[in-house]
Amino acid sequence: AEIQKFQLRKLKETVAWVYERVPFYRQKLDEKGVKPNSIKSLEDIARLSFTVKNDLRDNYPFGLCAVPLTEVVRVHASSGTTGKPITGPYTADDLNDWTDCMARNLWAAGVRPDDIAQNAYGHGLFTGGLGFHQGLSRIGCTLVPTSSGLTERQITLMKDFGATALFCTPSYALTIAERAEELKVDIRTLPLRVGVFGAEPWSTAMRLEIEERMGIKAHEAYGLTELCGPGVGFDCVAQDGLHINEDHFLAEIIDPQTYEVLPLGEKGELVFTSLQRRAMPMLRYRTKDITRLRREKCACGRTFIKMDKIFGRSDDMLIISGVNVFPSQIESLLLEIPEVEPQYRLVVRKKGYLDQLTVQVEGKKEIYEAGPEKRLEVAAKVSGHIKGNMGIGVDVEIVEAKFINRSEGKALRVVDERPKQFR
Ligand code: DLL
Repeated sequence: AEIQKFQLRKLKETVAWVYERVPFYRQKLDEKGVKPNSIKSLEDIARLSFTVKNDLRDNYPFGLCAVPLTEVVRVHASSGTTGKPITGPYTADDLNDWTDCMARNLWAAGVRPDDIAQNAYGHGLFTGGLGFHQGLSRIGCTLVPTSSGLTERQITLMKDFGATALFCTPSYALTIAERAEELKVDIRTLPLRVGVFGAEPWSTAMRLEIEERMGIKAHEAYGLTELCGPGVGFDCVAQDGLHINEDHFLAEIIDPQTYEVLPLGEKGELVFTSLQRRAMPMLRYRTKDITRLRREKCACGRTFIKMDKIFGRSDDMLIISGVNVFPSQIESLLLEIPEVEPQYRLVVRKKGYLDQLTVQVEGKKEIYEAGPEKRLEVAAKVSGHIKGNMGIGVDVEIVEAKFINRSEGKALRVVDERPKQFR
């Protein structure tokens, strides 16, 4: 009740703030006949229009900014795969709030001032590097800003400095684990004990794999440039869903087809309204991320609303033979097959009028080297496993070690080879 009262006050302030300062929002609110003082309850949020990525692109770079640039002390941006980047401007107070959100995230994962923190998120326009940097600094860790890449050096520094905590994308964590194994460095015997990973979808099976190969607890960070970067949602020692910093971000779940707001517990697209951002507030921003919300008391004692691990994005969802397929579902199934490595990509091709999915996955060295017959046998096992669990027929190619490009940031999981008009 207390948090909801706080949210309502902040929602009213945010609507008034953008109504007065951002022509884009004023026009949208006027179209709906909503004046700032017409927000009386949290449910009134349903009267506001959604904001989508294209709105940010159309207003690139600072059209949605609610303060003059003289008050902006930092701008981050996400590269995206198409067109202009998305910009994320911050006032000094926004940066301070973001730092708090990140510190909460890291603290919940058990990161403490005596940790030696290796921050291998890309430092630069991407929000990962500096977001973690700020949160780790606020906690007072011994911070080692390695940024991403130069994997051998990551491993050397991890060993030499006695890093106890690692921060990077989950796919890069796996890249580091694999390189260490090749260099005969057993990370499990090093002081490393915890990691906070995020910025891309990863399955629970992938989390367990990282925990096993590094001998650590793998925790999670969720966020997006449009809202601040990492620090929107985070898991805790219970490792059972992600708490949302709901004094800063008001979450809703909608049906991505009908835009209807769904009740707690139903799976759909996550929509956020920022409650305290000054430079670039967001009203009902559609993330395209698919999850569900739960309000329950967590074993860790926190009462912030929880979301499930992101299931996938509504826009990287593939539809194969009428079945919705998220790369993370296939990832979980691949991790159950001991003959293959968790290095994979999904290639979508057109076979006549039908979409055909080919799963390329690296065979374990001894499997690949055992020859084509063995590879075919394992490929059949993988496709049988996918068919048995998801009901779709896919082609499987067992590829050799290092066939799949190793990730240093967000992994590229889907290669779409369909002619443009079919995508
Ligand atoms: O990826 C911010 C971030 C940095 C989060 C470091 C966590 C750690 P963007 O580059 O704008 O921002 O990408 C945002 O990445 O909408 C999700 O689709 C995806 N994403 C981020 N975190 C997770 C996660 C950063 N934990 C987009 N699980 C989001 C699944 C995630 N997907």
